[in-house]
Amino acid sequence: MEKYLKLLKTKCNQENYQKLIGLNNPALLDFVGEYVGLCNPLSVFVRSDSAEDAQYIRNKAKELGEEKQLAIGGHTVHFDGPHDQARDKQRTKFLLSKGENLGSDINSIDREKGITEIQGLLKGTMAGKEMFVLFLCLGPIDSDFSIYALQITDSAYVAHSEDILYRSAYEAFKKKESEIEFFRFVHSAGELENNVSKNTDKRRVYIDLCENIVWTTNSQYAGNTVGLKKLALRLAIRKADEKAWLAEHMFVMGIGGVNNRKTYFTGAFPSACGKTSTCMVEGESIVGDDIAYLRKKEGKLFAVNVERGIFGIIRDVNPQNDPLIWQALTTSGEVIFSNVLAKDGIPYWLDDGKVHPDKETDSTIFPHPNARYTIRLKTLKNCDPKLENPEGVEVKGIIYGGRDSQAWPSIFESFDWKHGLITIAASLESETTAATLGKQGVRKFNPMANLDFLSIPLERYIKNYLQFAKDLAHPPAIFGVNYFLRNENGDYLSAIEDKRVWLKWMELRVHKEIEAIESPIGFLPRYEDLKRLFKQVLGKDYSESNYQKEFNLRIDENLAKVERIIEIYKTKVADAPKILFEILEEQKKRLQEKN
Ligand code: SPV
Ligand code: MN
Repeated sequence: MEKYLKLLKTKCNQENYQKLIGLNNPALLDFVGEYVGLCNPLSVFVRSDSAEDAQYIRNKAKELGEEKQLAIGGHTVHFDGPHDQARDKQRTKFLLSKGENLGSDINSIDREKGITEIQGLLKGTMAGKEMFVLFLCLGPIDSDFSIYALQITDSAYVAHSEDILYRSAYEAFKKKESEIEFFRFVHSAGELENNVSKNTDKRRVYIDLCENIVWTTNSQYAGNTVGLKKLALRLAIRKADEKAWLAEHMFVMGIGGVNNRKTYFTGAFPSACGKTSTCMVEGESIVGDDIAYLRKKEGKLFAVNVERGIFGIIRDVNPQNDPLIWQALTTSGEVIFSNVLAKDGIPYWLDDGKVHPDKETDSTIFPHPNARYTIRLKTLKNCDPKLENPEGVEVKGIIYGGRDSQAWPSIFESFDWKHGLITIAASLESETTAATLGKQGVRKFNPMANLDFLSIPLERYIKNYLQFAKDLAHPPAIFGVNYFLRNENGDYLSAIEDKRVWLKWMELRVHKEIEAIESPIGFLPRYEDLKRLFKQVLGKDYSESNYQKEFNLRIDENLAKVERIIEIYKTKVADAPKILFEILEEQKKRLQEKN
């Protein structure tokens, strides 16, 4: 402790030193001191909750060249290196203690070996740079859902992103002193060349579940570096497993019904499959677009948004598809664009509906399909007033959706919780996208859209889910959606705005206000209800022939799917629960009988 205090005093100015000391938390000081010692930054900036400190970080991001000013006030652009623009699943690993087993799908490395490697990579990595120390909270502050977090980074862009995306919690740390439990994230962009991480071959994301620490090196892409995003999700899944709640890759939204009724839903979709555009549809309200914690209270289910901002995919955002996001991205306010094409202060991205300038020779990789924007939810006019509610919102329905060109209809509902959990959530498959490194368009099994982030064996995760609903008075309805169903010519069968109708149909189903048709995979909408809703919501005539194409169940494809899923659970998942096979076999039988 003494040696760190001396060290901290030499690296922090008086004000920053006082901010650290003021926390009255020796263990926290030790941790910061240890990484100051290891990474050897030139100076240390400690972020309190003040507006000046937020401004300091914004200014630094520009001074350091990590962000550049665009034409509109508050808008900046950040570039990651050409090989650093998506989550790196291969180099993201759990540190595994002796005797621990996470299952074959989860990437891991021996704990001691991993720590030695990552500490080696971090040694001296911040020489000449400033270290930023941030205190943040996952979920609303001072709620049963809150998890506190400390982030250390040498990137002002990462610090700035976290400021936009998470609640600042310096005062909460101060209030709780050494009582506070918190996740810890250490990031260094490593050696830079033209402002981007140079040694991406040495990119590492190592996760230690024993100590709740994650280290990232040699990357800038937010999905690898912003600790509170998917890195914290992995730690939270483990915590949720211990305490019987759920940490999910889900949006949270409110859907309007009759007499000003608002019904809250969560929705899990793999990355880049319409998750943000669903919870951002016109006419409804958004609580969050990416990560939710779910807890039970008095037999009811509640959810909070872990974040307070959006790190969203910008591709396809245009005035027709996403008018609300479009507005946020084209008017003054705090926005970080990343990996777009920027010319004369104007950002351009794929399918933005604008005429693009000729690309400059040094930016031929831009705009990237995984280019993003980072904004605060509060600046959106559709932001739900319960975003900061410490109780969360009561959830009545859960939606699962993937990129499935062949099998699932556009929308359907499970028979009950268990059926939905097994045949929709745990059977989710999706074609890969630009959100992760690697080939696109490959069909991948992705249960609950959360497989990339699981820190417990899949079978345990599913068992937890089965258990979870036992003391809920009314388990939420479970729906499957598929925005990517295609006809034999490869054309999509639904239009982008049709999801507004699906949402209204789900809201009515939750309240048992419309009937549905029983099919082998669950309940399907009736034509007359959709016809009415299309007219009401979109002013569109919905033809019976469209209905037939979308909802005449594709028996062969659904049969093939259920067989594929049974095979996966039989061969790749050790110890999958018996009930899972029973439910899948029943579904298979129902489909065979229709064949
Ligand atoms: C996703 O890829 O699912 C995202 C962005 O939401 S990130 O995980 O941060 O890369
Ligand atoms: Mn996501």
